[in-house]
Amino acid sequence: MGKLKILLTGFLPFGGNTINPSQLIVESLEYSHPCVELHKVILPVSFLQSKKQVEELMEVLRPDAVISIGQSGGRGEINIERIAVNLNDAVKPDNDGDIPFERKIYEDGANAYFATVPVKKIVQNIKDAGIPAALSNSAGLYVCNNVMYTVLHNVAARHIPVVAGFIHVPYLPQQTALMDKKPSMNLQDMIAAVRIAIDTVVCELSSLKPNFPIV
Ligand code: PCA
Repeated sequence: MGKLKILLTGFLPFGGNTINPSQLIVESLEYSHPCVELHKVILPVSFLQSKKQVEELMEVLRPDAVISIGQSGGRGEINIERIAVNLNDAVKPDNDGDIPFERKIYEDGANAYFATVPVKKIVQNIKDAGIPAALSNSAGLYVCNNVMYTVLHNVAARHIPVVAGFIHVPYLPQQTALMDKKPSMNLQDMIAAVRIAIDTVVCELSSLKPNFPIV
């Protein structure tokens, strides 16, 4: 049996930020497991380009699991997203200058999809490791929701058993140092949390695929 392909995505900086913690997490995280092949991609903060890139990745890479990460400045803990909705509606432009107004991501798509990763188990496992985490019921209506929805829509449309989910992370301390009372989290804790999410997904996949050896 071939290795499990896990796609891990982060984002480029946006909205006047010079860094995006999600990019640093994806670039820094080393994950070695004899049965797992980790593919890392940094996505543009663009509604249309990120959708196009995700569609291509789902078609060409055909991952068994997708874990996407994005920055959610102002949140104080790691947020595991439960729901993606079929709507792009922005108050700030994306990096291409696009400001969609109540635009559907897919005309024929369901109104919403639930993440197919075990969200509560991931939250619990991260908290058990001493890192603040919470379940979130809204990934917003910006590019992160756009990516989460696009992944889940492609999974649903192709009827493929892909385990997919989205993680929102707080600002890094170097981003909040000059802001007024904004929460932050250090990069090492964020990386540890994402590693726990991947471990939880690998465990889930191994129970779905009986031939998958856990080493
Ligand atoms: N966060 C944005 C888009 C890219 C990112 O890192 C969001 O929450 O939609």
